[in-house]
Amino acid sequence: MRDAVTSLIKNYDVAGRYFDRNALDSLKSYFESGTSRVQAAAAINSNAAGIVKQAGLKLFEELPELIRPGGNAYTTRRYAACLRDMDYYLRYATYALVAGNTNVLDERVLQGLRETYNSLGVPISPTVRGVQIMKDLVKEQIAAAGLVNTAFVDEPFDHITRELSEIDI
Ligand SMILES: CCC1=C(C)/C(=C/C2=NC(=C\c3[nH]c(/C=C4\NC(=O)[C@H](C)[C@H]4CC)c(C)c3CCC(=O)O)/C(CCC(=O)O)=C2C)NC1=O
Repeated sequence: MRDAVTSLIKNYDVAGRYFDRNALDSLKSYFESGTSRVQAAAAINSNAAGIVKQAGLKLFEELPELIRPGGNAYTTRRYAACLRDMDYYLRYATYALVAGNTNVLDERVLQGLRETYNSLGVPISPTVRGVQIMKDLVKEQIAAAGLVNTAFVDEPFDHITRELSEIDI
């Protein structure tokens, strides 16, 4: 599992090089955004269950067929599994947000996930929609907590979206 700093060190160590201007700029930007990242994590932590619940309601309102007979989130067990997955995405996105790196998502969440989803018939594009709804809710929450620049919040959620949507050839 890597963060912004260890990942940079790894890349420069492989090449046997000292940090150059690019590396220093990226370190600077990581440390400068550090407090905002921690504040964002705090805002998410204070209402994680609420964010997941609200995102679920919004998703099922947009795509009601998911919770109708024949839908993948139909039955209490599968409904709960769906919200649990959303909670995984939110929690790991928060880790990635603090780390300034998406490696934790690749290693702990995304590896093999599409195959699992495909074998269980869990539909990818509604899942991706759920992740995007959570991103928007998180950004609202963080803006309400007083953070002005919330753009960095997109990265982990968009990473999950990109990786899940990628077509297997
Ligand atoms: C921490 C990393 C991690 C992830 C990400 C994870 C996902 C994950 N989701 C699963 C199931 C599932 N995932 C969903 C999710 C959904 N169905 C829908 O229609 C919606 C679109 C969507 C919610 C947004 C559902 C319904 C199941 C149960 C499917 C079944 O058993 O038939 C399963 C199969 C085993 C199980 O049911 O627990 C895994 C492994 N597990 C992990 O350990």
